Amino acid sequence: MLRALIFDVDGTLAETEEAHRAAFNQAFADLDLHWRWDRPLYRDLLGVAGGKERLRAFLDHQDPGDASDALIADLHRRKTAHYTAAVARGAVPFRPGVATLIAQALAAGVTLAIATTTSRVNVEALFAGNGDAPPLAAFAAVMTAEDAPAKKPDPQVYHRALLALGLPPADCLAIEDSVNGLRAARAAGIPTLVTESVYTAGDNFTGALAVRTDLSRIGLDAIRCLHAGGGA
Ligand code: XBP
Ligand code: MG
Repeated sequence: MLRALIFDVDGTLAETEEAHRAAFNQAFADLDLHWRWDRPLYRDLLGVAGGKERLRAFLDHQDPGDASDALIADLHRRKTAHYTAAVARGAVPFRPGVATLIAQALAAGVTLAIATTTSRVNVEALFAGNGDAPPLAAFAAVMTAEDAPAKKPDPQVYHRALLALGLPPADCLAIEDSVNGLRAARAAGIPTLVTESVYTAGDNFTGALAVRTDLSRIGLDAIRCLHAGGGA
């Protein structure tokens, strides 16, 4: 029986990665660094979950051995400041169907949780910028990069969410947008619905219960049916 929905954040609750990409580029400009992440490069870099890990992967490729932890920490701090300022102003709306599904789950007594590799302040800013949607306080568990340092596809953040919920994976359903996220949720034993995002459309989502463009045409009843083994 479906007792909890566990949402990914970036690309799932909202199409945030363009705002992340812009914030990374603003951080590079802050330090007069010549780097600029365009969309094709960022799509490749998104194969690495976690902003700091993504910076490390990029810098190790650019200037092997030259990327200091201090530089990465400074860039990520600046990037997070740019990102939170943008999304807290409402720059990034929730994706179609997300607020409706959250409200349906709350009304039906289905527990809500978040399992993301992004930073907690980014989640708080996203909800602050979407004041017309149910609040972050409606989520029984919010697991972020600070709770789970091992980033997706490592299942750590989903294990932390299951522990916080006190539920077995089979009673939950994860909603993800990326292959890393799908792999993390499946490694934790959680049935997973994928809603493709702008940066993940067309990827190989083998192992997903179902793949949808977004949540606008799949409400809680259809998700319950999917979870129970029926189609939807
Ligand atoms: C997506 C990520 C995050 C963001 C950047 O997280 O991998 O790293 O791209 O945010 P998810 P940070 O899809 O699991 O929500 O810079 O805070 O990591
Ligand atoms: Mg995601």
